[in-house]
Amino acid sequence: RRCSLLGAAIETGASQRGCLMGPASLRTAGLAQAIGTLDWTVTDLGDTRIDGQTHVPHENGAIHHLAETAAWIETLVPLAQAAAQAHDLPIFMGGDHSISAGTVPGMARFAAGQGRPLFVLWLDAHPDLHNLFSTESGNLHGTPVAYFTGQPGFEAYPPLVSAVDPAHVCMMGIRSVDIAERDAIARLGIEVHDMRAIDETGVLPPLEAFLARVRAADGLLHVSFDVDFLDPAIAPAVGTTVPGGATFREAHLIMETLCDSGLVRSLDLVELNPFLDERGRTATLLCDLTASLMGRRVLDRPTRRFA
Ligand code: DIR
Ligand code: MN
Ligand code: MN
Ligand code: MN
Repeated sequence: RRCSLLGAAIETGASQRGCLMGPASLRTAGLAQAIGTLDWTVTDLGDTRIDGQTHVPHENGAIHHLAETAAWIETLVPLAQAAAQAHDLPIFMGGDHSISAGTVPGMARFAAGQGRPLFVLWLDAHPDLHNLFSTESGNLHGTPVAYFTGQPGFEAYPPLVSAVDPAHVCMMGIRSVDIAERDAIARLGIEVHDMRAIDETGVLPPLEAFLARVRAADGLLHVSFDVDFLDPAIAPAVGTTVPGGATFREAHLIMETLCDSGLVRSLDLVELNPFLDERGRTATLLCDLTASLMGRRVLDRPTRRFA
């Protein structure tokens, strides 16, 4: 099968600089090589870029880099859609999480073209459910989920090409939620498994229930992986660390189970800030987790059966 890598070196959605180097760090850690040893042909599409932008003000004075974010969305939507057309599993290398305001609508449009719904598995410490009026930090990486589910308050972003039904979003790892985001979760009825829920049940029951829903709807699955989903003790290279994240084995088990499901159609790897890394260990971990998603196995074992 064919996989592609597309770099989106965005750091303007975050508060700290450094995500710009995310794609370079993933390449240096050997992402293409790790996937290439599995049953995949890998095409590296290089890094995309945007032109310099002039400042666009917003009523919410906290917001910064609005013009850049809008330009990235404009750029990434057609690229994501084209990557999905050309490859079985495009991997979008961020860049901060604002890339998902482009990659997810691009994938949703692709799915709509196939007459199928897009589902999104959001692995993150944060729900990223702010609109342009509710964000207090003004960091636009906190907005993609509200945007791609078609919420109001995004007049300053490009018109949404294709919305994801909030009922088709599943979040895991959540442990830092702002008040406006908590309201949005309740209002939209988004399925959220916070870290307490994962402590109580483990990762498999909620994941398998979600995968069963994707399969029943004949959906395509997009996985959006924010580095801060992981516990900072194993993944220090992210600007917004939150204690109490997913462990090494919880993360690998999710990726292995996603692989077994055969449902994953695209992947974001986001928020890696190599400037904060320790000798590349976070980048290496992301490569290993991606390899688990794409079929790396310790032992041969029968493929898990799904109901
Ligand atoms: C926070 C942090 N909710 C904000 N969000 C982050 O700035 O809106 N998302 N870090 O990944
Ligand atoms: Mn995020
Ligand atoms: Mn996060
Ligand atoms: Mn916030």
